[in-house]
Amino acid sequence: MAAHQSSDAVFEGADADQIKMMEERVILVDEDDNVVGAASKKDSHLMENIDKGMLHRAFSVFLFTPDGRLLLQKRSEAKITFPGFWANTCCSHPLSTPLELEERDAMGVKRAARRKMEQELGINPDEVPLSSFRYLTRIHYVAGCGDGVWGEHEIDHILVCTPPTVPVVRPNDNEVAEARWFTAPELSAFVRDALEGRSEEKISPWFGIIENTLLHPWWEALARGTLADHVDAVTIHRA
Ligand code: DMA
Ligand code: MN
Repeated sequence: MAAHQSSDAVFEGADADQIKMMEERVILVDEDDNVVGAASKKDSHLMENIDKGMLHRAFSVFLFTPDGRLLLQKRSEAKITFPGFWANTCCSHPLSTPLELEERDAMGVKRAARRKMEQELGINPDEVPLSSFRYLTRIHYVAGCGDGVWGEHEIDHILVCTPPTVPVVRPNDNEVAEARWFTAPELSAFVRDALEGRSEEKISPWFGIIENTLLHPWWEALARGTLADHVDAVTIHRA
């Protein structure tokens, strides 16, 4: 953990690179996912603002190999929100820029996904072309980190990524403690063991919600070649 110059008490003891990224401008939305403004990543993740209703746009990528394995990441201890928790392949926020605000064909979140898969996992964007992403649905959820300071309140745009070949993964250790491939039965056992206290692993709230509800039906549909039937541009699931 590097020392930080700021006197800001909420960043006491935090990682310098992660503090810097708290300046990013994320997209603020209303409960129907209409854009209403922008805010810093810091302000949008403070429970103080979330408790007043501040809500932002996020994305979650689920990257599957051609033989049906899913890539998960364990968040690094340097992350300010949910350090050390397991989550889907890559999660982050589209930024409040014209390219990442674009809603046609979910272009904004797909661009943001390729940007962050490179930054977090070292995946070359050429290995995950825009055509390898499919937008599925949106999930609105709120969750505190358990520290009383930080949390999430997001409308999370779900993207499934199915590149033609298995991409080379080189995790950035400031972001990712571990990257691991799972089959569906392996993941079910891993999550159950974690949630029922048979392992020390922690599961992030958004990934826990998705794993328990929508993920396995999508996984089965992917194997059958019917994932397109699960695309839902209208619904915002409320968790
Ligand atoms: C935020 O992810 C998005 C979701 C869906 C939780 P994150 O905390 O990993 O964002 P970042 O990588 O930008 O810190
Ligand atoms: Mn967020």
